[in-house]
Amino acid sequence: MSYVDEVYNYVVEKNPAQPEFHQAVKEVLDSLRVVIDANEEEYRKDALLERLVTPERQILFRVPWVDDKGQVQVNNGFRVQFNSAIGPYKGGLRFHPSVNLGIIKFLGFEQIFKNSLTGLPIGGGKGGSDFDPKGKSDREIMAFCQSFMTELFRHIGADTDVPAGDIGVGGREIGYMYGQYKRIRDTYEGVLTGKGLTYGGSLARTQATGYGLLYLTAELLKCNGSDIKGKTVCVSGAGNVAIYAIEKAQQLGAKVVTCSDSTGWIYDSEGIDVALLKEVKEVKRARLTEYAAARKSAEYHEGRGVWSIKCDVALPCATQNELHLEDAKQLVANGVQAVCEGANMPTTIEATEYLQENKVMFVGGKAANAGGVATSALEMSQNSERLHWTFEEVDAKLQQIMVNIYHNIDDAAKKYGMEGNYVAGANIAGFLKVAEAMKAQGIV
Ligand code: NDP
Ligand code: 2IT
Repeated sequence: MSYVDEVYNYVVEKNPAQPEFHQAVKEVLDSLRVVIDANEEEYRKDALLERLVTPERQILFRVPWVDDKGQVQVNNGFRVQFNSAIGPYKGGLRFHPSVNLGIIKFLGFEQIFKNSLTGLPIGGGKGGSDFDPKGKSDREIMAFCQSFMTELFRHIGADTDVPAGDIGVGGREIGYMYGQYKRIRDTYEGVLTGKGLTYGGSLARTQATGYGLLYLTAELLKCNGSDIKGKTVCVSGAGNVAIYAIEKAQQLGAKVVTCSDSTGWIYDSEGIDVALLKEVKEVKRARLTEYAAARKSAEYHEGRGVWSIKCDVALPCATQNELHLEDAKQLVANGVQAVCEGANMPTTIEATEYLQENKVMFVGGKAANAGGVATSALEMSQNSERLHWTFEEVDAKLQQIMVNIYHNIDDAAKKYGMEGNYVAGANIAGFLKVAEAMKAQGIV
C-alpha cells in the first residue's frame, strides 16, 4: 500500500467519528501523492505524514457560565494547536452548536496549509465551543467569553498561539475575550487578532477575508482570459466573509444576486444592497426575512437553494459541506465559470471533482479565503512594532498577498503536471514549506 493510503487509513482508525477531519485529510493527502511518492522513503522514515496529521497539542476544557435567568450552563471549549513548524499557532475560534473536536481538527489541519500559503510566519491552530450565540443577550455573551478565556489564557500568547474570529465570533466576542485575557495576565499584547481599532486592531481586518476572496477571484479570471467586471455572482452566507465578498465584488463591477443564512436565502434581481444587509446582520443580528421585507426586488426562500440561480461565479461563504454534488451539477448546467471558496471546505469532495471534470475553475478555501488570516498576521506585525498602518497600506498588502497566492498555486500545479488543478497546487505549495521546516527542526 502507498504511504499516502497507509496514513489515510491510520487517520480514520485513530480518529473515529470525525468525518470532517477525515475529509480534510483525504483532500490534502490525495493531492500530495505526486510529491510524497517521489520522496516516499525519506518521509516514511521520518513519519512525516503521521506527524503532520497529529496535532501537537489538543486542549479540551469546561466552560461554565450563568444565563440571564440565573441558571448555570456548561459548554465544551476546544483549542487544537496543530502545527508550529513555521510560526506560532494561528487560527480562529468558532462558536456554534455543531462544534466538536472533529470539526476543530478539520479546521486546524486546513489552517496549516492556508497559513503557509500566505507567505507569513504563522503555524496552524483552531478552537471554539459548542456554545450557541444566537438569541443570547450581550451580558450572556460576555459571561461566556470571560469564562472561556479564564481557561484558554494559560495556553495562548502573542508568541505562542494567537486566536481570532470565525463563525459566531466577531468584534464583540474578541473584545470581551481580550479584556479578560488582559485582566488575568496583566499584559497588553497582541494575543488575539480581529481586535477593535481602539485597542490594537488592524484596519481592513474586518473586510479582509471577503475582499481577499475577490482579489484572488479577479486574478484567476484575468489570467484565464476573463474579467470579474460584469459577471453575475452567487454568494452563500450573510456573515463576515459573505458581506465583504459581496461589497468587493460590487466595487469590482460584478452583480451579486444571492446571499443566505442558516434558515433561508435571498434572490435579489437588482443586486444585493450591502448597506441593508449590514444593517440586518451586523447591527440588528436579525434574519434575512428582514432584508426581504425592506427591499422590493428581493425574494426570500426558506431552506437552501442559492446554487439553483444562474451565475458566472459562485462563492460559497457560509460553512462546511454546503455545496453538494447536485448543486455542482446545477451550477455547471447554468454555465458557471469559476467557484472560489470563501468558507472552509464548503464544497464536498464529489462536488469538487464534478466541477473540475467539467472544466470549472475551482479554488479551495486554503488559498481563496487566506486573506483573513494573512491580515491577522499583518495585525500581529503592527502590534509587535506598536504602530498602526493606514487602511490603504493594509489593503494593498492584502491584494498583493492574494495575487501572489494565485500565482504560487498556479505555478505549483503546472510544475507537478496538474495545470489548472488549483486544489492540488495549493496543497502542494502549502505543504512543501511546512515539510521543509519540519525536517530542518528534527524529530519534534
Ligand atoms: P459568521 O458567523 O460571520 O457568518 C456565518 C454565516 O453562515 C451566517 O450567515 C450564518 O447564518 C451562516 N451559517 C453558519 N452555519 C451555518 C449552517 N450550519 N448552515 C447554514 N448557514 C450557516 O462567520 P464567517 O463569515 O466569519 O465565516 C463563514 C465561513 O468562512 C466559515 O466557514 C469560516 O470558517 C470561514 N472563514 C472565516 C474567516 C474570517 O476571517 N471570519 C476567514 C476564513 C474563512 P446565520 O446568520 O443564520 O447565523
Ligand atoms: O479560517 C480562518 O482562516 C479564520 N477564521 C481566520 C483566522 C485568523 O487567525 O485570522
